Amino acid sequence: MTQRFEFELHGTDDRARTGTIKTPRGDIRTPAFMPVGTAATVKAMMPESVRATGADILLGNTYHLMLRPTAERIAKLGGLHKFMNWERPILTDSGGFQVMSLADLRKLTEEGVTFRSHIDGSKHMLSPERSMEIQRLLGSDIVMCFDECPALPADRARIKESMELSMRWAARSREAFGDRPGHALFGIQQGGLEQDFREESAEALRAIGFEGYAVGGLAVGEGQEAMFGCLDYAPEQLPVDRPRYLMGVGKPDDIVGAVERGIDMFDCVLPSRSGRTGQAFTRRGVVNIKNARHQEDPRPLDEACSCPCCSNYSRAYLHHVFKAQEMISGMLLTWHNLHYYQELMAGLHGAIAAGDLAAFVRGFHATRADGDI
Ligand code: PRF
Ligand code: ZN
Repeated sequence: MTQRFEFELHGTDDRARTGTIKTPRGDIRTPAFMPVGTAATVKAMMPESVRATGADILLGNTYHLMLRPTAERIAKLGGLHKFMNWERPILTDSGGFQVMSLADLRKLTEEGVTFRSHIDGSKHMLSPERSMEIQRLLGSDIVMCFDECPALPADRARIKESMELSMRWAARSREAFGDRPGHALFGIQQGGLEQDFREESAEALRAIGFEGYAVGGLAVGEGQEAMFGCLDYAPEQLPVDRPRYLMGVGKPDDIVGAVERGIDMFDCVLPSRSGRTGQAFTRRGVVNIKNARHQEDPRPLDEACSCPCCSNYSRAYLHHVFKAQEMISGMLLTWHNLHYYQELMAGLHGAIAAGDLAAFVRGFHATRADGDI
């Protein structure tokens, strides 16, 4: 096993890519979907089950873990991998984005951000230096730069100011990260939907130099068409020989469109969160298991799915345990959803390798209904 962090590009089909990220904790096949394990758990799943769905890497959150149980406590107990019983790679987000959406009484300065915990109101500070320290204490394999992401729509002046601050923070993140063989630091491109700011941001990041590059600041209210418009140029502004990660995306059709446009990595709470609210993703579209028309349906969620949920349980059973608020409801639907997402990634991977992505994408759209099925 490699002791270094490397990205091997295996094949391309038009703008889409397939490859392998090599790390000392194992390989990550790309395009990759990272299940979200915010609080040192992928909710409702045992780590071995998450692996069984096909995941090569998980995402963890600086913001949540610094508040509870704290990064220092996790470090003392041997790091996040050991703490949560996941020995494969972990990518951690840097905290700024979660502060802006979850914390109270936020105050942003050149230095960083101060805020109050959404859990107990206690006061905290995050800066590029403190975020790098926390992600090191956690033992994260892929560390994200500390950045700031404005909600869209925002005016050009605000987007420019925020992007420039994020680029100064990217340089401070690189400096504070230091030299850590086997671990990677990813830069995060910002710039909203403004092509010239995206280019400036990409240029600033390329000048600093990172092991990988994220497209940040999308999926923040702009809609799929606008997001794809940005992805028609943003990935190509980033180095071709490094992984590209679209943060916080998305629905299955968002992922398919982003892979077509040259993105290699994704994370999203959607498959796990929807699993707990009774929504299942299938080849034919979204199934709302709480709907009364499932109450006597003996069929599985998806006949073509080989996951434990679809192999062993009927829609009628899933409807019943959801209505009865039984814990197995979230467990089965989360397992199915994560399995569905990983199968989608494997399908994309295979199609790109075979030079057949256009046909795969046509098939993906042809079998789907828009509303509930
Ligand atoms: N920056 C960081 N985390 C993020 C985002 C970002 O822009 C997004 C945007 N979709 C999700 N998560 N650091
Ligand atoms: Zn299934």
